[in-house]
Amino acid sequence: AATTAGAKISQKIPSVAYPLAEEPTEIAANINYHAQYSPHFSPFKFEPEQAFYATAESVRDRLIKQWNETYSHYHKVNPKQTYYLSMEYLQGRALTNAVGNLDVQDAYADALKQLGHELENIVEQEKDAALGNGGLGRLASCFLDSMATLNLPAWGYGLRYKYGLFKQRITKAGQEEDADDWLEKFSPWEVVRHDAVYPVRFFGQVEVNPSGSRKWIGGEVIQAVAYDVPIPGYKTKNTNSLRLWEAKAGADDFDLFQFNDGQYEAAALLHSRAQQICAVLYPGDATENGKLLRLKQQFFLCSASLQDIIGRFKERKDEKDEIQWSEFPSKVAVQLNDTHPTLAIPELMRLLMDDEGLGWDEAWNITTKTIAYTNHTVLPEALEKWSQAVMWKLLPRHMEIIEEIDKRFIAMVRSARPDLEDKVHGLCVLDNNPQKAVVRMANLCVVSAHTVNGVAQLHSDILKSELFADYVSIWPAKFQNKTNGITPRRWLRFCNPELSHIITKWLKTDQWVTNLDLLVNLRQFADNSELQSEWELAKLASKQRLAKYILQVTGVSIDPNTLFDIQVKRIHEYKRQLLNVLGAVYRYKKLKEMSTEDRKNTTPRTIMIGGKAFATYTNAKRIVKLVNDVGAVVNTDPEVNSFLKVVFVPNYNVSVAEMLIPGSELSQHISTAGMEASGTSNMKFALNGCLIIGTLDGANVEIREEIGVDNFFLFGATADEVPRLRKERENGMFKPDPRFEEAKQFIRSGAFGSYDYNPLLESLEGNSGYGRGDYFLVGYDFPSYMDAQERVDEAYKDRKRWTKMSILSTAGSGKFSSDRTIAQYADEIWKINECPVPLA
Ligand code: RUG
Repeated sequence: AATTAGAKISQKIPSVAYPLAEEPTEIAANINYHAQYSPHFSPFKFEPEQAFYATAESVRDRLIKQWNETYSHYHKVNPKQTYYLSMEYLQGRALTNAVGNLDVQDAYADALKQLGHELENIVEQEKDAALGNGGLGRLASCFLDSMATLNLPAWGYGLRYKYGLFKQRITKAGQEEDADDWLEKFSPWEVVRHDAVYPVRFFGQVEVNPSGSRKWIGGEVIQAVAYDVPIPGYKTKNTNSLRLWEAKAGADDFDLFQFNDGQYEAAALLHSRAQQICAVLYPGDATENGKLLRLKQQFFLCSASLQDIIGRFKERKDEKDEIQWSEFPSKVAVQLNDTHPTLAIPELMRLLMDDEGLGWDEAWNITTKTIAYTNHTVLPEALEKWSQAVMWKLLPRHMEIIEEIDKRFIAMVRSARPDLEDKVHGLCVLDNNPQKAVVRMANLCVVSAHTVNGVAQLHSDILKSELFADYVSIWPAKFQNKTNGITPRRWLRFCNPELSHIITKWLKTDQWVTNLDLLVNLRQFADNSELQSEWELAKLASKQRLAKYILQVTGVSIDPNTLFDIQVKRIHEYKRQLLNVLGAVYRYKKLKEMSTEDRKNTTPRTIMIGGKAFATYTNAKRIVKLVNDVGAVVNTDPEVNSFLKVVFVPNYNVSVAEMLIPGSELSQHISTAGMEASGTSNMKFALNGCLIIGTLDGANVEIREEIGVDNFFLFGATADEVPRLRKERENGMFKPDPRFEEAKQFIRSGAFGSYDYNPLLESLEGNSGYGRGDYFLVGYDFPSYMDAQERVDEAYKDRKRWTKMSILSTAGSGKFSSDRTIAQYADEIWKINECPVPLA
């Protein structure tokens, strides 16, 4: 384990300060220095790729300086710290963010010019760090940015996957997946810490000592090695860490004898097992092996992180002091990002009891005061349940602990709340159904965490009234809401510099970048024609840039004078991209039927849809194929293609989002009400002056409240109507709208090719069943969706009104800064304070 024993860097002999270049000429010299003396390529080459790595290394010097100062400061002050445990981070690219947060963007741009390069081209050389699937991972990354910007002493912990989220390729067959080898060359941002290495055990057995104490022994032991990524705050010295664990076999785990005997694979068995752990983000879990690997990943993250956290706690005690374990919760807050790191609960119990010698009650008291849990979904299939048999095999000591937690919880309920007797079966952690006995991870989290929060008001209300209702009656104070947010740095200041400059000009301050509530002051200018024309010009410039990008990646030419309508997110039936496509199909059919004169009175649109479908999610992949097939026909139909285009944007990721969002005018957030916990891209679009068409779901509800109901195109059933509508459907009482039937029929007619879309369309038909019987109510919401789209078309014709609505969208987005969200977590859950690194 990491230790601080031994000599520290001498305080008496000052280290020579690395001179950080300030002037562009010095910066250029520094970039040159890195190109020559930190070589990764043949000498004397300085193409954009080499320039990127040298620039990143130059920027990294600055980050490291601030980073070390931050660590020392936290070490000295020893404040309570937050540890954010997440299996996913969607960091995207780091260079623009780093020079922006360090406030050296212009100097680096000038320096690169002197070297014959443009910063905006150089940043595009960087590969996205896509260590996450979607909203949950991107939220974690926004949170890290806000924690650093708010000077909060906090760490992110995750896994250093070798392959991030797959790259999506669109072929005639639809979506195909390629591995994303983001570390193919190397990441210039990470720093390996050879002194932060911890053993993580799997399998084995529990040994009972004569004293009654228990110890987990045997099995296989893999080493977790820390790779740290600096997280700079915006215009502050505080630079926090994202610590990503890499799995390695130990030095002794190579059997030279076996190797020399020709048994090469056997000789390096543990090496290959270790490599598997962090090989891919979300290994396919259709097989037992896949499930076991995912569970190993989760435990690996939890165990390494907690050993590190405990090590830091022990290290920061006063030299002469005894360790005061009761102090642990006043120094450590652990946030579980969904149930994925739930194993932190039994692992903390195990480390405290078996390694540190604490009794159950003391360990439980510490664990429950330390751990908080965020729920991000109510979808049953996303609420994790692990087979008890697999858990006993992989983590026998943890299963003992989980059994004990459950036993004590049940006893507590029976004594304190006998009225809940018939609910106990649903509330307890272990589901002992002999057919498939499982551990219910969400239940374990709720039983053990001091706070449980949802991610938007509606979602938190649903958690309280439905999913966790009985727990609420036991612990009413445990449940909170923390509406998600996004970082205004990446999602406005850096991705949309044109609009940012206009905002700064009209607000006469750039303080909005860290105090997003100031945007509300734009409201007074919403009718001002000078602002409106500047606003429109900025939007047009972003649309032109986007059109260029779309042409480059799809070959489809789109017209920046049409309404840019975008839906980008993971492809899922509940997110209802199918509703969007059916709407597009209906629009296309009507345009075909219209006279040339009538067509001219319509609002020309470019519909862009992007997102990745999980590789084994058949219906989601069919939707991707359908969008592409519809696009292929519509975009080449000379009669209508100046009034409608349908484009599938391939390989949607953070960088693509940074390009799309500034150029958007309408975006679709159209999930079945009650199913999208929050959504965060809705916030990014609104912040960039894009209008939303959406249902009353997730954060849409709050966005609509903030920007004004007149500036939001609302449609669809509400969450409380959904159960009744599904029942009515099951009872055969649903009568579909003729427009809905017409759109489906048009697809069935073969208008978009010969692919068999029947299975997909049948999921919208029949009367019942998940994935059949229109569980997601596409048919029910279709007419009100089409009506809302008509209101959009009308509104867009009045450009002054549209621009005003756009300004009001930005003006009303202040609440959705992740700075606000994180300040609330800090005050109301973590109880941590800011710890700014002194500027001098
Ligand atoms: O689906 C949710 C989004 O609604 C939400 O905005 C995001 C962040 O809170 O988390 C998403 N999510 C939920 N991603 N994975 C899950 C379930 O593991």
